[in-house]
Amino acid sequence: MAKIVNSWNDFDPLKHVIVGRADNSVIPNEEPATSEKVPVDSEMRGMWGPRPLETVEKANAQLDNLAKVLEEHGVKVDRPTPLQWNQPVITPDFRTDSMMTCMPPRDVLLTIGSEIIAAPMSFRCRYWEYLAYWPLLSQYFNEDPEFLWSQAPRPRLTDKSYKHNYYDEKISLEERLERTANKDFVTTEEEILFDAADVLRLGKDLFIQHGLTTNRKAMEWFKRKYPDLRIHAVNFPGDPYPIHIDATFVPLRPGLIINNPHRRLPEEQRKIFEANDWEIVDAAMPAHETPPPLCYSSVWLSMNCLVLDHKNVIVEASEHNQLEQMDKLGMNPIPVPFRDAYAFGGALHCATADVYREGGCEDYFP
Ligand code: ABU
Repeated sequence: MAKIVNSWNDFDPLKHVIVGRADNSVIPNEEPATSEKVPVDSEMRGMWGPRPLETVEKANAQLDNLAKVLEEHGVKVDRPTPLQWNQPVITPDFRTDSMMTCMPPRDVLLTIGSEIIAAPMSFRCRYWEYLAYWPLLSQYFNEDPEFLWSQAPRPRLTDKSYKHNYYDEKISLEERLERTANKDFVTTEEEILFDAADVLRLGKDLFIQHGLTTNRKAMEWFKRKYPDLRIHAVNFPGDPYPIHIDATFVPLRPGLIINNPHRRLPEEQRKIFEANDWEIVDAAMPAHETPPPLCYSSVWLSMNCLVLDHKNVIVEASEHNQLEQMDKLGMNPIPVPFRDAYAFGGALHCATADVYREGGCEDYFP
């Protein structure tokens, strides 16, 4: 029996990864959490239903190509088993009329060492999304005696988990930014809620974004679950829709991290990096002024890259500024077209979940 699951960060040599699939993807109907995710001026407001087949096919072509490029670089690739997402989610506590997708896996699966945790996500439409990964995790469990297959406490997602009418009125960008600065988000502290993509893993340190998808109670859960790790709650003022840390603060190798220049790391945490000789570099400006149609994410998917090891990094092929910056930072950027997949949940980091990276639990901030 072999060791299959191991990953402590986003930059040690990647050997095994899960790449999502776009099949059967749905734009979910509004619910207390997702209405906050869709900007008021977005074309997606009020839209829901299965995504057009042509866009699914294009996204899948780029996801398949990403899998091929990874395999060419010696990385084993697994794929989830999509469900028919166009079905309601019904529990004793709520009903919502559709699910969403199994692209991106990064939101739901969090790998910490030999453990993979299914996240307690706040979107009702994502309640069953983990099921798409269960066949793979079951296989890892059968084959790796050290693999810890975990599920964070399942949230009930009753109405008590959300602040209602939080964005009902058309609020200005300034007001949104003020709410981010005041750490005033749509979820309450009723229960533990987080998306795995809000967690930045750096060995002994977890930097966890408190925002629209992760609450303070999650930080407390991480502290109790991992008493040997240091848990840092981070907020990035300047982000009107703070969802997921991986288009905001992205490590490239030990000692080097790129930071979204519109969402700067606060001074308190900056000191932790600087005291340990880490260089925090402003990420290059995105090449595009707008995200592609029907996309939830911001143009800063430009920096949502997939690091293969301390030298090689996969960057979206049209993001020429980011490609150039990687080169200047001493990385070897590998361009891979991926914009057709953005609308399904994000870019190259979002679309993947670590199974195995070499290396152990280093202390980068002693
Ligand atoms: N899932 C990452 C999206 C972050 C952003 O929209 O900037």
